[in-house]
Amino acid sequence: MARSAWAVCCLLGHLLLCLCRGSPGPSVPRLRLSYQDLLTTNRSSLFLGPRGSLDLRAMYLDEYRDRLFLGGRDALYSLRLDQAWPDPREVLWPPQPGQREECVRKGRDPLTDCANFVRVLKPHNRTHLLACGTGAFQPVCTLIAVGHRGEHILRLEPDTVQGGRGRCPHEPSRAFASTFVDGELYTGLVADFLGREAMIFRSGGARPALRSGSDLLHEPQFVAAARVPDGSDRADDKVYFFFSETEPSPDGGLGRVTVSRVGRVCVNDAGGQRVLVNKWSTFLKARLVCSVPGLGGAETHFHQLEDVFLLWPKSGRGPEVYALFSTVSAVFQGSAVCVYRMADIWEVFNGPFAHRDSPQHPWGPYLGKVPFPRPGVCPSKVTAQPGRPSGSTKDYPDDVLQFARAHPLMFQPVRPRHGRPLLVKTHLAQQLRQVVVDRVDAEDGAYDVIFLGTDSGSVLKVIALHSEGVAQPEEVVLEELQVFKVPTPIIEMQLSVKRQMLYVGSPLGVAQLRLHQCQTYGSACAECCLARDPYCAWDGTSCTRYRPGTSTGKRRFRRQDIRHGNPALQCLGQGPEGEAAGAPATSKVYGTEHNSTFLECRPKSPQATVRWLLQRPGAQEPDQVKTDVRILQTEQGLLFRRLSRFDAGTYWCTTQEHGFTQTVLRLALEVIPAAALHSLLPRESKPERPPVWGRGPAATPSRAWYKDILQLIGFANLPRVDEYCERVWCPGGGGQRSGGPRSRGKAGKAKSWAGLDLGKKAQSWAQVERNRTPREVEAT
Ligand SMILES: *[C@@H]1O[C@H](CO)[C@@H](O)[C@H](O)[C@H]1NC(C)=O
Ligand SMILES: *[C@@H]1O[C@H](CO)[C@@H](O)[C@H](O)[C@H]1NC(C)=O
Ligand SMILES: CC(=O)N[C@H]1CO[C@H](CO)[C@@H](O)[C@@H]1O
Repeated sequence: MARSAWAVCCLLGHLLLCLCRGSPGPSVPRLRLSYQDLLTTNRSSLFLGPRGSLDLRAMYLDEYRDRLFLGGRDALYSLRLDQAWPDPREVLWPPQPGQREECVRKGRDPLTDCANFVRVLKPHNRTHLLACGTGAFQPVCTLIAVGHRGEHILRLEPDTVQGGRGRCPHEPSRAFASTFVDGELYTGLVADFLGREAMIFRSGGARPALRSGSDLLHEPQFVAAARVPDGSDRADDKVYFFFSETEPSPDGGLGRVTVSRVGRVCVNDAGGQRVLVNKWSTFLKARLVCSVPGLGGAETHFHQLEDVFLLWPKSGRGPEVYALFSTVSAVFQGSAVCVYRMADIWEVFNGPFAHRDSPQHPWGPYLGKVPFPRPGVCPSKVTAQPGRPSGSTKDYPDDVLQFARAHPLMFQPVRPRHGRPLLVKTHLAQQLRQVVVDRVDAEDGAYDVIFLGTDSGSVLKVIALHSEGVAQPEEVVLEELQVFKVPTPIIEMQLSVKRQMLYVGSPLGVAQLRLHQCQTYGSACAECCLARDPYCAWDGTSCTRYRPGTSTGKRRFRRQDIRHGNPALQCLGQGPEGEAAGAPATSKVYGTEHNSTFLECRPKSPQATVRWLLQRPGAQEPDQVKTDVRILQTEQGLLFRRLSRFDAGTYWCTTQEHGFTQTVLRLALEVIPAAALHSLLPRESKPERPPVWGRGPAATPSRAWYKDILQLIGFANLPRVDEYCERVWCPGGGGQRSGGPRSRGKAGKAKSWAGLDLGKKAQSWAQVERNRTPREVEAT
């Protein structure tokens, strides 16, 4: 659709618009795969449930059991991952009797609110999961029997149903985060019916539940929670929360601004004895900054945290924190990914506390004496009172707890690695919602492949390359994958390195998506190399999954160049190269003199630059096509607004990418002279309406007539003519020339050629020349 609309815009003469869409920027994906492409190549498979939509809210990838658990509206699902067929199991879990009605009575929407949306799915023990749902605005939890490894059971345990307040939000869509640690659930959420009581809550274990005081969090939106050990001493383990909250506008105005935070509590926090009873005594938070440095110290900030992914290294301490941000500013829309090192986060929590004498004063570092044990430090042997070897926060002196309550915020913000975002995306049609990162070993080291889920049902696969002396890394969008057929926000993404799969959840359902499919890039070394995909390498015969340290025989031929994507260097002598082998056969196309004609050529990679060459009859070498107002080079191909007989010749559509040139298409254009055609037109038998070749009752001026003309003017090659007729004129059907005023008049038949709308014509050409990309299925 877009294609024809665009072509028409050219015809209408909106030259500026057409010409402005010049060479694509770096953030244009190298490869775009449609929903249909992904399905037909088995790159993805979908589960939408028995009713066509799950209303999915929760997803738990269980690598130990090889299962994927899903929480939807009034239902739970289990899919097997170890077999080709997922063999889905469903358990219905509607709200308790009467609760739906009560929810409606309290003024909530019966359709969007008053159901049991399952939002928590966590492991409980070796045979059971914990599931919690909104329960029509009365959160509820239960255990689900899922069986041992190898079994495929899914059964609700009705005896275990209990209230879910503090573990699951009331609302189906409000942001919250939870993590399961040593039999207890840590949840950051807004825990009441009216959506005002924000807290971090721990429950489910033998210890009394613990929560945060009411003044620690301000309209928080939690996006992630995870246990991170702070060293080898288990007593130091902490649960980190990532969230956005609001604070009073720094310019002293009445408004509030959004800031992003990392907060943490000790796993062994037990609350205070006299102060902070059953409340966190170790909670601290710090600001997460993600900003682009500008001129003169001005910074563009991304305030709103959207998602966080912890990338755990194979060795070493602490994960790397990949955080996806968006802006909330009205003037500037965009997303950014910033990466934080755990060491930098620790340093901020070990630094000065933020302090101000009153809410009217500005924040400064706390310069007085900090009590011992330092607030925020977990109880351990080091902090223990004499005679009490293990230590507990209940033994902390009151002044420590009072200080902790008054100083939950650190003075220094956490800055990202390299002091700036790894990726910045502005002017993007979609908003980014989810981030997942896979560290991939390639020939020249490890690369972090970033998967970004958008709000329109697609996933971007991106790498960011740092080069010496350049502050902003180079961004390479390897693929754009339209996972869901219709626009729908991606709300969950989970990575299975073991299976090399990404599980992508949207309210509609879930997709299992292969991280890579190297043969999609093409069958030549150059194409594999240009792809710059760390998962893929040329192995001497095809583009395949790169595996470090595989059989030495193949390794000799292995070619990969992620940094530069330079096939000229990499693919020398690697079999088929450029012209020699890649050169496509020449197809014949026809145009009439003085009329418009369109030669379509769309390269597989939108990042490639297209150059058209023309080899005139008798010429040895092709020459660059000179474009002007008459001959336009568009994104879709070459448009002749008025064909001249001197335009005849063989047109080469060549693409250039990273200095590598390839001929993707060769079209021999024959120009039918206007005079020849005119003199042959049977003037008397002007049809009332333009002819519709080979279709229905209006098709009186037959194909035979048309063939006669072509033969008379010298195209004796009958089979080809037949083919041409079949493909170019006959398929479009009656609609294509429905007899507007333009197609009437003296030279009726000839006019109708010219009157053919360009969009249709472009499609016809697409049918003539089909040897290239898996084409996007277009809704026409
Ligand atoms: C996709 O998978 C199906 C079933 O597993 C198989 O029959 C089909 O050949 C596969 N298609 C491709 C293109 O690999
Ligand atoms: C898991 O917990 C449930 C409920 O407490 C219990 O019935 C079951 O026996 C437990 N399973 C194991 C393997 O401990
Ligand atoms: C040969 C032919 O069909 N020529 C026609 C092309 O279109 C122009 C106007 O668009 C006509 O004037 C020609 O007769």
